[in-house]
Amino acid sequence: MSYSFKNAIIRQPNKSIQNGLSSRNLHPDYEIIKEEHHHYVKAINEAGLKITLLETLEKYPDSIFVEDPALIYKSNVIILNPCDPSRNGERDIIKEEIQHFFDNILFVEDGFVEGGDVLNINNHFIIGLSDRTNKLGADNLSKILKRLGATVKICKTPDDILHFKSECSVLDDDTILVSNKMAQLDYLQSHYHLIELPTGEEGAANALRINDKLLLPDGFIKAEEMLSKKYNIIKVKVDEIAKVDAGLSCMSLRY
Ligand code: CIR
Repeated sequence: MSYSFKNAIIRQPNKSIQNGLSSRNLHPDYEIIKEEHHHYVKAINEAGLKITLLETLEKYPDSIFVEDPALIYKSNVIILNPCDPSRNGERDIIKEEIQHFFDNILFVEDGFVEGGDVLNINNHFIIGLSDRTNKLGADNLSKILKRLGATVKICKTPDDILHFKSECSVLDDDTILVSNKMAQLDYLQSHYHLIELPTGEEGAANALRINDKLLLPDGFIKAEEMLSKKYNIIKVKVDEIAKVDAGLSCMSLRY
């Protein structure tokens, strides 16, 4: 199952997050980030996961977004290659911190690829080309994943969306929650059951299905109404974290 997990790796927030990359040039408040992060950790715990908390990394402003430099599949960890120079060094550090949890460590060395552009749905990976993930990186990751027994499709992340998963997330093995823009992608339309969020609620599309729970960004009334009929929702506030273009999925690695 795409959403059955036992463990999560999460990094404690750093003060320098105030200088994280932000498309709107915003600077989040560290104290509020800490509060949101605390609730996030609680929610992941409530979903049943055992959490490994990594040390704060002040040198890398965006380092709490552990999903971008690494990808976990089966008992393998794949060290990815973040594109932005301010983030690239995260890969060497996270490698040292987490490799001992896994049987195998693999690397994408050539080309750029960030975990936010990689959606795993039932042993099938969709990699979105974006400003952060290029064809060479996607092809190299694809080769690794295929060797490990997965299937892969490379798509294009729509313009103006940072990462493929910024506006979509797995709900079930054949169901994806999507924003309007993501709903236009032919590949998603023709292969999956899509639940499309109303305009103005794009921010809710980066939800996080974990076991029998669905973590949903707080403040999206229509999304909550639509999804609470079928899913067991835990609302998590991410307004401050959203100032640096981030959401629920990027703050943990689940396995
Ligand atoms: C960045 O631009 O890299 C960070 N400010 C946000 C990364 C969010 N990552 C993700 O959605 N996977």
